[in-house]
Amino acid sequence: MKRINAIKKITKNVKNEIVISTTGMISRELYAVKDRPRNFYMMGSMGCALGIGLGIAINSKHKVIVISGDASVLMSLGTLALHKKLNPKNLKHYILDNGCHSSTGGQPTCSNVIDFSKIAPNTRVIEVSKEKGDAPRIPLSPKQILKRFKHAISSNRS
Ligand SMILES: Cc1ncc(C[n+]2csc(CCOP(=O)(O)OP(=O)(O)O)c2C)c(N)n1
Ligand SMILES: [Mg+2]
Repeated sequence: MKRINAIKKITKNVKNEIVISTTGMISRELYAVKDRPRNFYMMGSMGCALGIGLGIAINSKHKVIVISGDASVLMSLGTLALHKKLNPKNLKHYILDNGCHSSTGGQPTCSNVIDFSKIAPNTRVIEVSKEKGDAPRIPLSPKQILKRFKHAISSNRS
């Protein structure tokens, strides 16, 4: 499956959920598929999406969806153990696994030796193709993304 189609499936029925997406083309494609203020695009800092999602999930009643890539999860593998320990029922983690750093040239990862879904709860690994995709840059600054996200999650609007 193409990564963008996996993102379409994941977000098809989202209403009030918070969606945190990892760095690179995954965030760009989420923006292209379904931009909304309740999306937080973690531009720049790879490996942090799950940690942010966990922080929100354990400190609120929001339903949280985290969309990671295989390389980004491998970068912060310890966060999966923390996810298992905290086990918030209001967090669902999707890992889009293409066995590489597709956003930056396709450098291979070692995701094939790990079953992420066995480490942490509520974790679904979706195999996606290696192609980089062509979604354009997100035309928002990190400050703008953060400002509208904070505003959206402090109100009931979706
Ligand atoms: C700490 C850090 N290292 C490297 C990068 C550059 N970078 C951005 S996205 C990316 C690859 C992400 O790979 P993955 O999470 O598997 O997603 P994919 O692009 O394969 O969908 C890299 C290396 C970065 N932004 N931050
Ligand atoms: Mg990848």
